[in-house]
Amino acid sequence: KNQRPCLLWFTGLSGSGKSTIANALDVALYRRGYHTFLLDGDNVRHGLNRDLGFSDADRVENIRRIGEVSKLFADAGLIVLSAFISPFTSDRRLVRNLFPAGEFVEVFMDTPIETCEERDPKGLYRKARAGEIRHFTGIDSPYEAPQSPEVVLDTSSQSVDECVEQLIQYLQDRNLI
Ligand code: GGZ
Repeated sequence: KNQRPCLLWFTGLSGSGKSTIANALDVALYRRGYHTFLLDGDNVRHGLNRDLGFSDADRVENIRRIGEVSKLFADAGLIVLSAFISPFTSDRRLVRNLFPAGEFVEVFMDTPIETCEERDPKGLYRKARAGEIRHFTGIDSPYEAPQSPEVVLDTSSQSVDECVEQLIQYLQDRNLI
């Protein structure tokens, strides 16, 4: 199957649906015969970046390394899906600038924080509200929303299938798949 290497960069709050949608898109692309690679907290923060925490400086370094690794996989010809909060505009811009125009696709998970906090799958928002976790994004650490993302999704109003369909359509329209 013809594909153009690119990076789909999912950014958004904890619980906004980044990993869920990236995983569902990964499966959908695989079923259509495309070669992909998925990077998320589960395979990066426990390995390559296990020396990093959640201070601003560590988040900057986290995203820098993930950007470079994403670039390596794209150079190998893959469609890369990376799902990280990536709260700072400047770090996302650095990753964008590693890629030729059109090959970096910023996907903003614009799910309201109220929904993310209600979901609270790992109980982290509750702990952050209770002061048991410090520097939690959206509570006492900033999230800078993208100003001109290529794709905007909101999992409080869109189903997983709708989000995947929107992303597939985007990739087809840009001749990436
Ligand atoms: C934000 C935190 C924190 C703090 C632990 N702030 O919902 P999750 O649990 O599974 O995903 C979150 C993940 C965020 O890691 P990232 O590498 O995506 O963050 S960043 O891009 O900002 O570097 C959350 C968990 O780690 N987690 N402590 N203080 N999220």
